[in-house]
Amino acid sequence: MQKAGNTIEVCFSPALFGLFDSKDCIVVVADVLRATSSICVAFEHGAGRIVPVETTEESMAYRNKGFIVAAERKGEMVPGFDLGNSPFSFMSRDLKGKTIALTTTNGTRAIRAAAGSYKVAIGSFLNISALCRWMAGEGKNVICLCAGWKNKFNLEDTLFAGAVVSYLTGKAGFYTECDSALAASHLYEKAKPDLYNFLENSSHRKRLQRLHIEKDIAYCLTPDQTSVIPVLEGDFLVNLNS
Ligand code: 3SL
Repeated sequence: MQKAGNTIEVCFSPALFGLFDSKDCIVVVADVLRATSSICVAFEHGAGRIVPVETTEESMAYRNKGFIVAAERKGEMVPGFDLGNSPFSFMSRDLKGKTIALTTTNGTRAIRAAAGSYKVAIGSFLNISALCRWMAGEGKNVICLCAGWKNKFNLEDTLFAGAVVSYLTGKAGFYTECDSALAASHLYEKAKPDLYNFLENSSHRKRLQRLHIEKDIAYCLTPDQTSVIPVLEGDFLVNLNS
């Protein structure tokens, strides 16, 4: 007998995404450190549209069209661009109604990889409750796509995916028969009293620590700082809640 309710699955890496049938699903892309968090911050601060692109050349080409251009590589702003990928840099600039072209090592690639799904939404701890409430009302199956690091598993995106699984199966009548969703949810339940310390030995926390940007890490792990719901419309991310 088929179960009632929508399903939630978790994909641990963009390299595995082809194994999932996403045509009729909402795909939540998560790169919580830091691309999808920064995208949420940009919309919270009034950005009109964001075009996520794969390469620095593509991002720079948008400057001629009047876009703000943003690029991160190795955790740092690429020289010559207006912005990097720190959530705080998106707070410190007037973004009202502006259009931004953004490229990051993993996050913007994962967003592009998900295009072609029923809907692509941007997830982070910063917008997690608003996002989950919206998904709970959509009547669609959900796949969380973890951006990871260069196609490898990472802990922070998995914790976010686990938080979404816990929310949707706990409060919204979703169910899962996906082992990666169960694993993510177990990890999240163990980590949730102190996400920051749980990530102490994780690879990306160490990478960002070397750049002395612990405050970015702490902020990106703080739930519910915004109710924006960025979704992909054609090539552009827009805020569904604007
Ligand atoms: O991988 C990405 O897309 C970035 O979010 C990495 S970083 O946090 O900017 O280093």
